[in-house]
Amino acid sequence: MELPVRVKESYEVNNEKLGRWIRDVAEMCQPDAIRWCDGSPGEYDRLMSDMVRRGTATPLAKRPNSFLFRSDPSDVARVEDRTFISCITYDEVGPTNNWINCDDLRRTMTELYRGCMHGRTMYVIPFSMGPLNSPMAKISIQVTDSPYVVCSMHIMTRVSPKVLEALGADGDFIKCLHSVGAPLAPGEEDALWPCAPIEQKYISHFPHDDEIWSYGSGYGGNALLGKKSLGLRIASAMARREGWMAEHMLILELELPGGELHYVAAAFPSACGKTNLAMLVSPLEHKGYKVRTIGDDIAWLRPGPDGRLWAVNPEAGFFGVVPGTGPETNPNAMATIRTNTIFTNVAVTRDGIPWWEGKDKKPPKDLLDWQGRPWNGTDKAAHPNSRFTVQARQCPSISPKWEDPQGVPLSALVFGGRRARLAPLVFEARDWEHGVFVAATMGSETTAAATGNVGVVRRDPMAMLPFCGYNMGDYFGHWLRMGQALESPPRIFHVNWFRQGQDGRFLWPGFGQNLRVLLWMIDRIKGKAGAVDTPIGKVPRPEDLNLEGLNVPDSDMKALLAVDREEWAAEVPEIRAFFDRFGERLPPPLSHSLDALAQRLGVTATA
Ligand code: SAT
Ligand code: MN
Repeated sequence: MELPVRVKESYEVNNEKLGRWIRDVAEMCQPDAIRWCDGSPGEYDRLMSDMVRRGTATPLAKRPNSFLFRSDPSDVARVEDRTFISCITYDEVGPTNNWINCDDLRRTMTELYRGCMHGRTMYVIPFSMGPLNSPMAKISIQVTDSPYVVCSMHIMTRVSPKVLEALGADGDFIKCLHSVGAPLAPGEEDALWPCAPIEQKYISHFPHDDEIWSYGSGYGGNALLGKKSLGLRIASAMARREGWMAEHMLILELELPGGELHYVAAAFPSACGKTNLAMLVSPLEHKGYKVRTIGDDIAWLRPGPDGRLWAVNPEAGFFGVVPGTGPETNPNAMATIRTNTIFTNVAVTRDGIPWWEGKDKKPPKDLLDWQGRPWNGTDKAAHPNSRFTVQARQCPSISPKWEDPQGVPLSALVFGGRRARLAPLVFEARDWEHGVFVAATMGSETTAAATGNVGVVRRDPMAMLPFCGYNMGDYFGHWLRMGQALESPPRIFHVNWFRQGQDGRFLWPGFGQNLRVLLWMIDRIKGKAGAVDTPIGKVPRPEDLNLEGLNVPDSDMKALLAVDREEWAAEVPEIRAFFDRFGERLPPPLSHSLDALAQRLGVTATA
């Protein structure tokens, strides 16, 4: 079939593999035009003005260069049911992923992709995950027919012609193909937020080919393919082959009085406060304790020559949950999003001031909800998974080290979930192997970051349940092996900021006060803080924590640190049943750790 002239011109790229891939994609998707992106501010401005003209973007008042987008109400979060890891055999992807044989999936999706960009421009985005000068950097090309995705990729990744230079004539790259899946007939008017119906949505990963095929959604992790798809799913599979780790973790820098620096990486499921913790404002700043941000969502970890574990944030921006972000909960985020920010699915006043639950106490009058309707005062005005997209460098707490090509050495790894009951405020694992067990068995209540029920406890190992690009049993094995490769591994802790009292009240103030828990960890590492040995690990007594100036009643502190043997005993058969799903892929040390926990609790470990 004859292609438009502009499509042909773009074949002339230096890298033959890239040229061939772009030609194949163009022939399949049949865009009206192809545009190579350079990541420049001019390109961003042109695309944004165009979207404003067409009514898909709304400029916001009092926030320079900031825009509101409203997605289709059916396209507001990651679609885990429609997310696939596609290999030849089921065993490669395991029981926690959706599997379709890769040939079958390619056939199905090729049918969908055929002609899917009619009436649209196909953008080719060369980007790097990680600073280009980092040994951890991964070069990638995303093709998309969504200008919203192009602008978001500008913010979230490093888009630049330098990426093509680095690729050279025969370099390899990760292929990210994306379409909103809404071809236009000649003369047909475009939707404000084009997307495909749910049964046509596919977020597919081919780890053997370092390739991602996403179809039908324009939202967040479904469409900004550098993030969960590349940064976690494809990267985790690469990391296993290459001896490193791709994890769903924030990275923060903690400065102690006198200037000593410690780095901590922490894994929490989506919408459980990673951004807030990464941007924590120290309540003990006057005493010389400071916190700075390295990253808020993804950490690429590798053993350094010094035997420690080093971490790089591969992203360049934040795609943060907006509701709950306010001057008290996260002043650094509030300052970050004052300018140059894309807001998606927040509410807005008639004069263009964005609003969301938690921004300030009282909603303004005359509010339009996230779908642009006059707000009825009862439903949420902003969607619970509404997001800001903003460059990391705008964050006042960003660390000077955040783009260090070598990354930062970690003192501690923290795992946590959202659990109203059971898990104490903090405990320390006995050693790496026990830490892997603690992380592999963590549970958390689901949130609005993915479609489906909210508030149901599910096992979310390492907060990677939706993001692991291969069989999770093998992933546990990789974690155990990585520990053996480290001479000075970080210490492993588990936290729960969300424990509630009998009356349903949160017992811990959270936010900035979480610093006190981090300080206990650092003191443990330095051999300076006490703890009691419990069946689940080492738990501080209230007197082991620095609670100076904090008003938490003694009875709440006691409840926060309590380990209820009966409640924990009830977890044992649930963990066993979860482990059983992995069959022979479950590494024996995890099974032994469960037996040991059961024994310490005085129960049997069989389901
Ligand atoms: O939509 S994203 O996957 O990028 C956000 C999240 O779930 O953490
Ligand atoms: Mn996340």
